[in-house]
Amino acid sequence: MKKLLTLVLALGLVLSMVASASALTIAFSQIGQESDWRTANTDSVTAAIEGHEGWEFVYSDGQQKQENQIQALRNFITQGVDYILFTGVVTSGWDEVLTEVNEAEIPLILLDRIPDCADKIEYKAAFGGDFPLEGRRQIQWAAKYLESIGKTEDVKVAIMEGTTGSDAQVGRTEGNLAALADYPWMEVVGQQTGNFTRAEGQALMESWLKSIEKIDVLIAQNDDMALGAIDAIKAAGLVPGKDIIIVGCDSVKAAFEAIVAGDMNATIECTPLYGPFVVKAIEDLEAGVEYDKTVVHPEEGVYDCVGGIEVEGTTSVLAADVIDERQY
Ligand code: GYE
Repeated sequence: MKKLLTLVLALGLVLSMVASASALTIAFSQIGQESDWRTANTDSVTAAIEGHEGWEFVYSDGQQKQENQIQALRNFITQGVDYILFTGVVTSGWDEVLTEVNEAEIPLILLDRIPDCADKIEYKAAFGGDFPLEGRRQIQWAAKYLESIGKTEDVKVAIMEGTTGSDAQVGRTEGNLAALADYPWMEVVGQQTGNFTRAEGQALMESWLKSIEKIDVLIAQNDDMALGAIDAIKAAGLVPGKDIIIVGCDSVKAAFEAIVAGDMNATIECTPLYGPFVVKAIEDLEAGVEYDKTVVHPEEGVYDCVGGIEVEGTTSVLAADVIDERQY
């Protein structure tokens, strides 16, 4: 009897050690909920962490304000969380607070938008899109598509940018402008922010249609703005996808639907599904596997109304063929 009791007690001790070894509190400072991409991103990370045994998830929505995010990070430090996941609304101004995170020795994982102080701070892993590549692909797709329909003269392009100063806006704009240098027959006639939201995309397109004489191509740095712009184009009596060629970015399901409906022409993929990446990284880090500071870019495609268009590193896929498999 005594032996059995000792055994039961020992087993209980082992079990509680295992449980405490894997019990982690993982906090996420997210930027807000401006787009379908962002919703899918929050859902992916939340489901992955909450679905993991023994892990507790602490979430903070920054509502697009840097000061809210700084406050959230300081709260995470005070709470003594075990990991911090961080996406910064803009690229600059994080040096101080991220140094505080480092000083508190809380492992930091950078997601999606990488801060410009990344080379000066410590972080354990980083996952994000290749924004300059996405920007180049947007222009390359538009140029190749126009070439395929024989429209290579005097093409006017409007670039609807994302949230000013965000990594995605900075990188995609850099990519858009770099690729445009290869197509001198494309001229930029509008370049302004639509803040990555449907409402601002619609409002900006309305104002452009009143103030700019001719727009042949809309490059929208995310699909939500493209979808807002489509409403404005229809309201102005024009035909989106024909009178104005529309190239978005993200590849959200609503963009696939717009492409299949003929309202939109292409979307460059940028995956928000970082949940599994984060879980793997934390499990690895817990097991002593280290990552280097390279930002891991998931592999991404291009989806469109025709299929078979060659852009840098990939060939477009007909959206209608894969719409049913879309996860976000
Ligand atoms: O493209 C946009 C979202 O940072 C990659 O943010 C992300 C961007 C995405 O609002 O839809």
